[in-house]
Amino acid sequence: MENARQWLAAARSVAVLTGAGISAESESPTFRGPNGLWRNNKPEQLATPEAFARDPHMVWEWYDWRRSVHAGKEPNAGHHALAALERGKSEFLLITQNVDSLHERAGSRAVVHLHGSVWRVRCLECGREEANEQVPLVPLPPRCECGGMQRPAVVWFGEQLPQRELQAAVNAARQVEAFLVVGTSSLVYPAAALPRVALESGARVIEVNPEATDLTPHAHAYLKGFAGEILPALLSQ
Ligand code: BJW
Ligand code: ZN
Repeated sequence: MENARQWLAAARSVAVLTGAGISAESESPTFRGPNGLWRNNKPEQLATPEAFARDPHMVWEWYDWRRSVHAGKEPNAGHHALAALERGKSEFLLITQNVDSLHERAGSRAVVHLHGSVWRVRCLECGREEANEQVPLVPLPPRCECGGMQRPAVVWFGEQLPQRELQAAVNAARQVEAFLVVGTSSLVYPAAALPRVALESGARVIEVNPEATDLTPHAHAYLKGFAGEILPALLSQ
């Protein structure tokens, strides 16, 4: 912990990659693991464009439920610690795979969403994307003003990540002095490759997770534990 603390305190530039684990202490279920969102569902049945094409109503019901779960949640001590870290750094980027908006609600400003947001929808006909925070959604599936059916503006398996966001994330991974990885299983690409890019570019890489991942043997520091407990201790000056 002490080394990691010093690296983060001394670094002029820092990037952070977060996954579902940072929202776990806000009582949001993660994807994988014993109580994961996919325990009773196969990801390829829900989080793919093919699944949506086959049965948009079923996929929308899952997202409508996810939105209702996210709607009542508050950012936790981990989100707040990262927002405070940003305020103390001249170069900072928070890269999240999460589709909730808990980082922004905690006060983080420089945030890139690699996998989109459950609070945005996109028209399948005209491509227009808009914010939609209605819970529950009526009608389901929701409709664009052009009459076309809308889909969640998230990134499913087999779909490309938004290119501008991905490029910003890769650039940050190449440039920063310290790269912090919090609450991700490091299984889903290309996000899982970002810590490797940072390692190859000479950054100190620090991982926070109660479970070891494929990244753990390569990280300069592995802090085993919950983000809401580790991050406030790690980032207090
Ligand atoms: C705590 C904690 C606490 C718990 N504190 N921690 C290379 C090899 C093989 C396959 C591929 C490859 N490259 C690409 C692929 C295919 C695929 C992929 O990666 N598959 C793998 C599963 C093998 N990738 C893609 O398809 C991506 N697209 C792509 O590559 O496009 C290429 C392309 C090019 C040209 C044309 C077309 C395409 C897209 C990936 C999209 C992922 N989407 C999802 C769903 C988003 C929408 C939604 O929310 O419904 O994103 S999948 C899901 O996984 C979600 C997450 O963001 C993502 C990552 O999960 P995350 O966040 O890591 O969560 P968990 O649950 O896995 O882990 C939680 C962790 O927290 C655990 O480690 C816990 O221990 C920990 N934890 N409590 C701290 N308190
Ligand atoms: Zn439209």
